[in-house]
Amino acid sequence: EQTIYLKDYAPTPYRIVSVDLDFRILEDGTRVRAQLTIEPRAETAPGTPLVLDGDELKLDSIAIDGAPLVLSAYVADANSLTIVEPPNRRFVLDTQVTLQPEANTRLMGLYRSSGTWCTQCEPEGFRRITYYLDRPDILAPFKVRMTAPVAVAPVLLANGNPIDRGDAGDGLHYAVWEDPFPKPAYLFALVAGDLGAITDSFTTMSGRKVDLAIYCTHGKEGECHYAMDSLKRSMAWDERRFGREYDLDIFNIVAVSDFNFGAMENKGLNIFNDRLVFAKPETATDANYHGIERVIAHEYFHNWTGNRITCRDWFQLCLKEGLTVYRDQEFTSDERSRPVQRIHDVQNLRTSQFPEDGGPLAHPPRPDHYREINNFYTTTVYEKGAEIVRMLATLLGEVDFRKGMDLYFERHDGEATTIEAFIKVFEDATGTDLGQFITWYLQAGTPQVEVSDSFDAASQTYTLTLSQKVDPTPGQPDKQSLLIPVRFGLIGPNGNAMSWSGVSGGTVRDDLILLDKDSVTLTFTGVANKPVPSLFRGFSAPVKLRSSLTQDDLLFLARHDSDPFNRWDALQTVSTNLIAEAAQGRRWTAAQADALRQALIDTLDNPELDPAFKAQAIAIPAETALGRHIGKDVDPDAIARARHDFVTTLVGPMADQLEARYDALTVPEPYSPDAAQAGRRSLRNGLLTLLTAGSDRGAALAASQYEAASNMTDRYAAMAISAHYWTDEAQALLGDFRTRFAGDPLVFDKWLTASAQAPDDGVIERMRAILAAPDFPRTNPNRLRSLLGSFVMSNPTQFARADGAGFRFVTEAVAEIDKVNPQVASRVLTGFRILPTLEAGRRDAGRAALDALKAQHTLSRNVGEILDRILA
Ligand code: HT7
Ligand code: ZN
Repeated sequence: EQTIYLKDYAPTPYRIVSVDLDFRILEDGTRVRAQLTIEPRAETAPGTPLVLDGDELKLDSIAIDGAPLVLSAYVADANSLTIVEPPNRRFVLDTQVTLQPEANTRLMGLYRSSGTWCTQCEPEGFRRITYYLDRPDILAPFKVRMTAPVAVAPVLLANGNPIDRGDAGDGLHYAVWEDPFPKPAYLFALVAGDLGAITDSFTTMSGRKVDLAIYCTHGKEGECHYAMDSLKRSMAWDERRFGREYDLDIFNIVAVSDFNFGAMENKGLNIFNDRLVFAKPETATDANYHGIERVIAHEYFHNWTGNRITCRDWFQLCLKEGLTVYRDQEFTSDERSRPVQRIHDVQNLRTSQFPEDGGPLAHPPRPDHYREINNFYTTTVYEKGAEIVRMLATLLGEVDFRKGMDLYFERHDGEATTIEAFIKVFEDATGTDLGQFITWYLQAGTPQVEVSDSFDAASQTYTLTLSQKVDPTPGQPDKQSLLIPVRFGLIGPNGNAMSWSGVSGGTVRDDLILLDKDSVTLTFTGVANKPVPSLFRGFSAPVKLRSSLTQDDLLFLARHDSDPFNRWDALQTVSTNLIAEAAQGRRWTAAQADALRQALIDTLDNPELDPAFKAQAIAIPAETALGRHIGKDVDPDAIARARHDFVTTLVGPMADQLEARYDALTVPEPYSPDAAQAGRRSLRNGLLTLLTAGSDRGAALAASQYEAASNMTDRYAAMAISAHYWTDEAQALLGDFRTRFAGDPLVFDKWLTASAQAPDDGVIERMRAILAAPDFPRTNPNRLRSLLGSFVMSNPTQFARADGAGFRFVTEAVAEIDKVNPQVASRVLTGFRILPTLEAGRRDAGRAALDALKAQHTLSRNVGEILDRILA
C-alpha cells in the first residue's frame, strides 16, 4: 500500500485553465464529456507527461484540440490517464467516459440516492467522474451542461449561476450552469432529480439580493424551515462577526438520504445528509434542531474558510475544517448560551478527540503522511483544530484575532494555502512570534498539565507550579513543550475573586498565564489568604488537568467560581474521581457522597443558573468517560457496577426532591426548539435519568412520559433512558416506538441507536437479527452508523464483552459493509481504538477479532489502514 508524504508535495507540471463539462444523464448510464483547457507551467520541461487521476473509470474517447489521439499517445487505465507527450502550449483535452451511478454504493463521485442523481467529490470523488488533476491546489472556473429526462429529473442543479435551460427533445431537457469562482474539483457538485423546494431570500450587507432554496423529497418541504432560518441567521452572523458577505446571487441546499458524512460545502450548492435538514417537533429532538443549525452554519461558513481560501493539499485539511468548526461554535455560542455551548463542545472533545489522541489512531491536526485521506476526516482535524484556533483567539485577544483574520481573507483570497500561511497572518497583523504555537498543529497527543501550589501566610505569598507533558504517540516518541494559554482566577475564602500585588517567575497577562516551558512556577505577592485556584477557565486549552484540589476545593469551586465552565467541570471531576476509585476497589465515604449530593441540590435550586446548565451539571459521567479516566486495565463491568452503586447512593436520599423538581418543571406549549425551552426539557430529562439510574421510581415515570409526550425530545428521551438502564418497560417501549413511527427512516435511526445501547446480554443477538432482516437498508450510511456506531462508541460492556462476542459481531459486520462502502466500514472499525486501555483478556479477544478480519477478507485501503494502525 502506498503512503503519501507531506514532504513530497510538489506543484503539478500542468495547470487547468478552465473546465467545460457535459453530462448526459440517462437511466442506463451517464456519459460525461470533459473539455479541459490545460497549459504547462513556465518551468515545465517540454515533453513532460501529463498524468490525470481516475478511479474506476473507462475511457470511451480522447482528443486534443479536436484531433483524436492515436493509441501510442496516451495510456489509460481505471486509475489514471497519461498523455505521453502533451503540446508545449495551451491545449484542450477532450475525454469521454460512461458512469453507472446506480451501482455506485461507495457514495463518492456521481451516485443515485432515492432516484436523485447527486455527487460527492471531497476529497477524491471527482476522479470517479472524469479524468482530472484531482487535488485541491488545481483551481479552475467550471461550466456545466446537464441533459436528463424531464420526467425523472425536472430539477437540474450545479455550482454557480444558471445561464441557460431548455428542451432537448426525446423527453429530455437541459440546463447550463457557470461558476465564475475558480475552484478545486472537490467543490464540484451536480444534482438531477424530481425534488420539492422551499425558497427565500437574503439581502447582503452591500444590498445584494441572494435567492435561497432548499430542495428535498416531495412532501418534506414543511420540514425544511428551521434549516432555512438557520441559513439566514448564519449569513447575517458572518457579516456581523467576520465582515464576510456571500458572493453569488444564488445559494442552494439539497437534502439527500444516502450520504457518507453530515454535509458538503460545494460552491453555491451545498448537499446535505437529510438528517441535518428535516425537522418537525413530532420526529426531531432538540438535539436534532441544534445539529441542523450548527451544520447549516458550518457549511455556509466554508464559503470563505474553505472555498474562497482552500487547502494546498489534504495534509492542510485542518486549515479549513478546524477554522470552520471554530466559526460554527462561535455562531452557536452567540445564538444560544455561550457557557452551555462551551460545555457541550468540550464534552464532545473529551468523548471523541481525547481517546483518539491517546490511542493507536493518534495523529497531529496537520498529519504528515497517510494511506487513505478519507481516514483523516477525524475529530482531531476538526475539533482539536477548532481548539487551536480558539487558543489563538485567546492569546491574541478579540481585536488582534480579528485583525489576523481580516489579513487572512485579504492576502489569501482565491488561493490554496497552508497552515504556515495561516499562522503567518497573525504574526504579521499583530507582531506576535507564533513559532512555538504552531507546534500544536504538528504534534499529536493531549498534554497533561500537573498543578501544585502552596501558600505562605506570613509573607502573603502564593506559589503556583504548572508542568506540562505529552506522552509518546505513534511515530512521535519525543515531544516539545507547547505554548499553553491558562485562563485563571484566584478565589478567596468568601468565594470572591482575589487580587495580588505582584507576580514573578513567568508571563501573566491579566487573567492569562502563558505556560510555555516544561514547567513554570509563579509567585504571587500580596495575596491576603490561601486561595483556591480556578485554572483553564472556559477550557482555555485542550489539556488534561491533574490538580491537587481536594473534593472540598472542587465543591467550593462548583459553588463560587465565576466561570460557569469550571463550576460544571468541578462537579464532574468529583463524580468521576469517586466512581473511578470505587471501580478500582476504593469505595467513597458517606461524607463524600453527602457533600456531592448537597452540591447538586444547591445547583438545582440556584435561581441564577440556567436550566440547560443545570442539566449538564447534574449529569453523572458516562461509563465510557469513566473508562477513559481510568485509562488502563479497564474492566467495563466493574465500571458499570461502580457507577450503578454510586448513583444509587447519591440519588436514594434525594429521590423525593428530584421527583418533585421533575414534576414541577413545566415546559410551555406549543413546542419551540429555542434554547430556553430546550434547556428546560433537558433538565427535566436529566432528572429523569438520575431517577431511573439511581432509584426504582424512574422506570415508571419514564414509561408515562413516553406515553404522554407531545414531542420527540421527550418521547425519545424516555425510551432511550429506559433502554440504557434496561428497565422492565424498555422492551415494550422500543416495540411501540418501532411501530408508531414505521416508515420514517430518520426515526428508525433513533430506534436503532437506542436499541444498540441496551446493556443486556441479548443485545448482540437482537442486532444480528436487525441486520439480517431482508428489508434492512444495508447500503444506507445513516442506518449502519446508528446501529453499529452507537454500539461501538456507547455500549462498552457489550462491545468489550470478555468473551469477545461484541468484537466479533462488529468485525463480521465491518467485513460485509466494506464491500459496499469502505468509508462507513472504516469509521465503525475505529471503535477498536479502545483496545490498549482494556484489561488483558478483553484486549486479547479484541485483537483476535481484528486478526481474523485481516486474515479472512480482502479489505479496502480504508479499513486496511485503520486495522494496521490499531494492531501496530
Ligand atoms: N468538508 C466536508 C467533508 C465531507 C466528506 C469527506 C469525506 C467523505 C464524504 C464527505 N462529505 C463531506 C464536510 C464538512 O466538513 O463540512
Ligand atoms: Zn467542514
